[in-house]
Amino acid sequence: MPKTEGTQTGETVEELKLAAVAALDSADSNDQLEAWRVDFMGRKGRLTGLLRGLGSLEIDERKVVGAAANRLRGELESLFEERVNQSKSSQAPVGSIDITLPGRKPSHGGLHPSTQMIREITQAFNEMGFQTIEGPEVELEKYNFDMLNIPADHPARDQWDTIWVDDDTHNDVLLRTHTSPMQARTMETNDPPIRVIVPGKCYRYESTDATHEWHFNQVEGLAVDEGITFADLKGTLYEFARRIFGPSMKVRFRCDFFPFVEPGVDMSIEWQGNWLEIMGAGMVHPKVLENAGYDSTKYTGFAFGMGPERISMLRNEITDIRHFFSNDLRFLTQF
Ligand code: YSA
Repeated sequence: MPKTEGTQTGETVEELKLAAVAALDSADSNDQLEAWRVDFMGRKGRLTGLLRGLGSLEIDERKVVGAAANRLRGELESLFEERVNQSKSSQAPVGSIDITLPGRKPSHGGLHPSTQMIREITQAFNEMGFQTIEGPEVELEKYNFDMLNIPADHPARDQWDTIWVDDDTHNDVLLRTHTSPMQARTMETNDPPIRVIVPGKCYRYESTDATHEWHFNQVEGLAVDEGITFADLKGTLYEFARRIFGPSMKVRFRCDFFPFVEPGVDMSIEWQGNWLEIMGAGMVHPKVLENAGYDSTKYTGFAFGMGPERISMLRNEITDIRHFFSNDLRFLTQF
């Protein structure tokens, strides 16, 4: 390239080239590239100034310098374009991963502690031949009470403080207070033999404390067939306790009253030196069998109901049932 003097800016083409290439090399942001473009290639830029100054040169020199300056313009335009493309491709796309950041433990979800306990309980019964079914949480009075041998105005109803859907009339529709209505529903639509296990949410109009919630889960069980005896009830529930609490678990049955069983019992386990009640159970009352259209001289059955949160509390040494429903991750992530 000819060394040419006498242009308007006083710069030779060669000097301009050296300055432009060096400045372009050191431009490392979009703003600096734009500033370079304005400085060298813009309307008032250094290359334009050099071209404008050609008029003051002798005709022969003007031809030579003009050709060199035009070549330089082409070279600088393509160098600039190359740098712009480089800059575009080196910018990380939005949402990309910065692989230079230090590693962090990914957070992951899990099953709620109540769900885990319910699954463990139902699986124990599934393995003993019980089928898992579910039923409605908004229930009719007929199934929650009447068909379970708890007639209207019977004092036994007070045992299950009820949340009515229509609080003024207390009429017909309620939030189920236990999972036992599924006994009546199952028998109404199925013939024996029956072996079902029914997990689900229940609701009671009661104040909360460390062992009581106004909503909680229960797991109900029902077996009906010819020739079922109290020995079947004891054997099944003993096997259940062994599976959930360990092979050396001791259980105790004591008389209890539930209108839908005769005889009725509660089952306790020996836990850290104390007997703790874990469920109600009994032989299905003949009236309940008959309410569902079964011949109570032919069929017998047993039923039981337990609270999975209370069982999880025992096993995991949880002192307050309200932790299960308070959505505190410090509690939930321990399971
Ligand atoms: C009894 C005999 C059968 O043949 C069948 C089922 C039953 C159980 C009966 N339906 C019932 O609801 N009995 S219960 O009122 O004693 O509740 C059973 C279990 O539910 C309790 O042992 C407890 O674990 C849980 N539970 C009851 N009220 C609760 C509660 N859990 C938390 N908060 C409450 N407010």
